Amino acid sequence: MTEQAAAPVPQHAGPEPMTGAQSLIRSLEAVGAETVFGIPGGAILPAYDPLMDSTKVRHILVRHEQGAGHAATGYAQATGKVGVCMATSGPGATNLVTPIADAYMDSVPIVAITGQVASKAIGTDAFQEADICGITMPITKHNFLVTDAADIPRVIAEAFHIAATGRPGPVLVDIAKDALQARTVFRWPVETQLPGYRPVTKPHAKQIREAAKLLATSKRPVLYVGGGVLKAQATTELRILAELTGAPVVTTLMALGAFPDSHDQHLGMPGMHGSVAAVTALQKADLLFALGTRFDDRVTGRLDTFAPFAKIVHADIDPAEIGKNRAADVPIVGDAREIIADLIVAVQQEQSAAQAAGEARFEYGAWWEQLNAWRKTYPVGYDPAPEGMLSPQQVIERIGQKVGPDAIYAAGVGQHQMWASQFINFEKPATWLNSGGAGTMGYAVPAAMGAKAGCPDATVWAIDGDGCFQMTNQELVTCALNNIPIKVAIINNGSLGMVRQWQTLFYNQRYSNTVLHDGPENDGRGPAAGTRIPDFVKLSEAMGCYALRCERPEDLDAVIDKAMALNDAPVVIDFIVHQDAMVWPMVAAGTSNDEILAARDVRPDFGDEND
Ligand SMILES: Cc1ncc(C[n+]2csc(CCOP(=O)(O)OP(=O)(O)O)c2C)c(N)n1
Repeated sequence: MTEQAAAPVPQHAGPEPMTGAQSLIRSLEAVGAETVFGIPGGAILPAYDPLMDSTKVRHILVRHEQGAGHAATGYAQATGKVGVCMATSGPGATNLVTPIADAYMDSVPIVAITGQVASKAIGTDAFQEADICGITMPITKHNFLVTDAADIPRVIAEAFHIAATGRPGPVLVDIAKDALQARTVFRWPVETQLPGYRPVTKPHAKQIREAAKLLATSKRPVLYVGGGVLKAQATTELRILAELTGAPVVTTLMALGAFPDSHDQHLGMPGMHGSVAAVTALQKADLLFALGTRFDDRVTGRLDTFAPFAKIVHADIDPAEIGKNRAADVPIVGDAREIIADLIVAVQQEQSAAQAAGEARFEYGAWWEQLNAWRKTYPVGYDPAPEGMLSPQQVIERIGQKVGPDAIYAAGVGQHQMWASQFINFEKPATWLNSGGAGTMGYAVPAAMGAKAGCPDATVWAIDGDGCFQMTNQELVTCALNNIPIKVAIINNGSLGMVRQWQTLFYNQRYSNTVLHDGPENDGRGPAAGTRIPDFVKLSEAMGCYALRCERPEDLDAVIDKAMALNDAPVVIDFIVHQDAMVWPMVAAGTSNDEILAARDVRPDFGDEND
């Protein structure tokens, strides 16, 4: 993650007398924060007054602080800059907890600024007091409680620096109301005081050489690429490394777009709903080259059976990740871009040395034969919906085809998220936003809003579930009022689909509390007219959006075209889809990746030549 360039501060600025609140806004301007998502309230109110006069910082008034937090995350993921959200003390601050946890799990750089009760009242159970620093301690990269106005510029500079550098993550700055109201002087630039914080970015040369050697002699390597490669903006280097070595690539849910889906060396996504080829490649590999990834349980399946034949090269900016879940044979700490750049040179040296010695190196021919056979036999696909019904996969696939790889796609959490990851082709970095680590329902609409606010020229689609949409759809009001024309595709199967899928597979089809419409069952058709509560078309229109509905396969293209043509307000499409569609392939939770099912009751036959 690169730190955003601080806006130039006029030389004559010098020390200027002002309030803490004014100093906060000046500090935000100085670090280059352009957009803040938030809601005012008593404790933060002093900051909102000078915010009104800022010509550099745009404040977007959201409808719920959770929306502000996810919007900051979407903004950060789409722009590569630090996202900013703001809330008042107590409930305002605690409403930020979910998006902060979400950003922490996915290593997204955001700064959350909260008002706190006056410093003398802290600890007295004052009105709207919550110990937000205590609450967010385990879910922030760092947090600050500011009680002295003089500290504000330094703390803001440090917060942005910490959020953006090393392994990115959320930082919370909690400022007592009296510190915002006090008189102070604003000085910039400030001296930061972070003696214990020096993330290592430059990898160790010996480890790089070791890694290149392993890659040279490996017979079955896989480049296992995670979100860290996107955060480090290392996708150009990744492609060079992949093409130089000819090794297969898998990109995790957080890394989609880091390597083009259309590239012949791409095996797809590993993990619980990954492609058979990607999952099995990891299982049968003799070398995993893990770049900016953390051996998440959704990728490894049952850990003690994961990639049993593989040596591990693990490169990550965060030393705490290395060896956390799987011991590394070659640990490399550093920035993914610097690591891959150094690896390219080391691989070239290995290749020249091998050529000079007449030795065969980087020979993966037999491996590719095997991989190609798996790819061909078990492509990711889906069964068409029964006659006359819309299949959710088809809707998502068609949106991807018509809208194309330049658009930004944000997903909610559930079946639609997995189908979006499988059936939209991601070709470019920063085009796929989702809640991977936390799996936060309600992420899509506000994240799409944040992405569109940060990239107004991009087309931004939220692919959402009918369950997720009901958690945060009110941010469409924010979009309508602030000229943020996102498009939202609700994949409306009338149920909490992913949970229903687990009930189908593991709970004898007992659908406890997963129906979202006003019943009865509709032959698998999704919710019937008259049972749709809420009616998403009416709801969206009430929120100032264009609203469309699509129920028949023959209308699909025309409805997407219509949505694409409407650009002066947000557009919501209610796609009524087949409710029994399931996400495949699947590795059931807690089982081994070796037990992957390509489809229901379809166990791939891998042979056992490598085992
Ligand atoms: C905040 C939150 N609550 C509960 C869950 C558990 N959960 C995971 S997926 C899911 C269902 C999502 O339903 P919907 O948005 O309709 O998407 P679908 O799976 O039908 O595509 C639920 C309840 C969650 N991930 N997040």
